[in-house]
Amino acid sequence: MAPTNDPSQKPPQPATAARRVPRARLVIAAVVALAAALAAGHLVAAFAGPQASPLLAVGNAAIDLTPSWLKDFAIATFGTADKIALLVGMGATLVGLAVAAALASRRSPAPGTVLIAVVGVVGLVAVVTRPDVGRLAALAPLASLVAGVATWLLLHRRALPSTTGPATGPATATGTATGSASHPADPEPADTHLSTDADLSTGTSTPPPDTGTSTSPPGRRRFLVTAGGAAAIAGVAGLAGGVVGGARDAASSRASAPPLRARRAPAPPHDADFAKLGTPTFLTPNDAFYRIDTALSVPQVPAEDWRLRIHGMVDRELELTYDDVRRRGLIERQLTLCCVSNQVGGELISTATFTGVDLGDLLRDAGVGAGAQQLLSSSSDGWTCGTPIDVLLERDRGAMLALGMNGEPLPLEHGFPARLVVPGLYGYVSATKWVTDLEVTTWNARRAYWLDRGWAREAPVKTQSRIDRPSANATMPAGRVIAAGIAWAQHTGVAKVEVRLDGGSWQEATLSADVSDDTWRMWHLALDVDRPGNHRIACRATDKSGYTQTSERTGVLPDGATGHHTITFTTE
Ligand SMILES: Nc1nc2c(c(=O)[nH]1)N[C@H]1C(S)=C(S)[C@@H](COP(=O)(O)O)O[C@H]1N2
Ligand SMILES: [Mo]
Repeated sequence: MAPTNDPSQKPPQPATAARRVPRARLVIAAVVALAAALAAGHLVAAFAGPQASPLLAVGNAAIDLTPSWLKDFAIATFGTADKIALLVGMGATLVGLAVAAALASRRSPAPGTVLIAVVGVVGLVAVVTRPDVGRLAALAPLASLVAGVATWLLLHRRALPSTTGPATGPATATGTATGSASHPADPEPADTHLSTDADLSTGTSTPPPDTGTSTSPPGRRRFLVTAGGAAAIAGVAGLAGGVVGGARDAASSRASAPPLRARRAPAPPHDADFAKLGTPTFLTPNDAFYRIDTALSVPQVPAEDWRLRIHGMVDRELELTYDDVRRRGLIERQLTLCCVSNQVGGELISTATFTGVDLGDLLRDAGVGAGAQQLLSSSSDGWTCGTPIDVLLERDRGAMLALGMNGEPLPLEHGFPARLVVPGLYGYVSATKWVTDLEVTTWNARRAYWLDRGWAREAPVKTQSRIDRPSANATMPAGRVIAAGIAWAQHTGVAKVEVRLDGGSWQEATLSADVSDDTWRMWHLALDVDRPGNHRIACRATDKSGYTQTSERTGVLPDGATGHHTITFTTE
């Protein structure tokens, strides 16, 4: 076979063109460099604290900076999966940016380097401005930056095609003049160049037999080996970060937490729900309990490290450990928690048995000063919540500092090691998870997280009801149709639920056992739906204060949605 690097077999081409990196290699280099950056940051963050992870810090900062309407949309659209949606979106954005910058880097790595530097600085700023990171946290984004740039520059250099086609002739000579001074190999004769390439890669000067393009297989192989190696190192570093981080996280602390011995709440009676008719169970299993918070990665607070500080307008500051709280004598209370972002008919409502101590008693122990208006509670990750202090001090309110949920230590996602729960108030003004600080203060002195984002200062739960059966747009035989659902009016209690079919008269539904005013009630009603076709049912609750749910539809902002839940279904 004739040597394919014979100049006579190829049209002359400018050397500059030959020194362009093939697009496929650029994309590989970019993706591997991105993986290396993320893995390095993840590994260092495992030592510096999980909140130091640049990816998570950027995500958390994005959450804090996101306008309320967009957050609202995300919660409405993705519900509890909103964080996964954000991470997937961020990953796609990073890959997109990396690929775009890579494709702009065919001759020089500079565009890619600039992108890594810019993204790296964004990550650095995001990390150092997190409220819950230590001094070493900046090392994680710096490690990302260094690993990203180094991998990119290495792979870009390796990706450059190693041969340039004909090395003699006028075109090449011309190209040499405009070519990059940093690539002195360009003007060399092709065979010399090949041997140089081979020296670098395999240590042999024998040209491979199938050299048919300007990118020789040794060059391609060398690039792929380097890229594969870098990807493997990134994978190992990422896994190591997971292992190291996992060893320090709160899961093991939770697993080894002592059992929470409490005066038990009575088990709910068997007629506390109509689960067979399609309502939720009275108690929501922990893994089915709705989750809403701004924390992209679940805050990791080992119980042994946890402290709760109670300070501000108090007679005596308190600082409690986990054992201090346990020793106060634990109680259990069943209560229904719901989110202000719950749309009419929404899913952001659940019920659990919480184990803990009375929050009012705790505040009385600290001694609330005259003129105090709000309890500003903060979580380990810097989220804040303002609760009216007079509500918390009501003797029969039942507000709690909770350590347990449904007989277990709080799940990490629900606030381990400790959180607040207050019957009758939406979560954002009452239910601080991973709580570490309670400051007794005034409304003017401190503004909580969601207040600054347009939500109301005071947010008692609105009396509401929901239809669970039939499910929306269901089809069923005409005749008897069982409707069933839930109603809630925490701390007031549900007195009545009514249902109406096709705009007819309101019919009273059967209610489940009245477990407490702080928990939801289930309802069911048999309807005669004889006419085949489309039908509509609506429900409304009346609470024990005599208030009947308004039909007026309002959105969730600023203090919770109103309106009758209405669904349509078809009989045939
Ligand atoms: N630390 C922290 N606590 C928080 C929040 C948060 O974002 N961060 N969100 C609150 C909101 S809006 C609600 S509705 C409840 C939800 O509690 P859950 O996730 O246990 O259901 O937690 C509250 N506690
Ligand atoms: Mo919420």
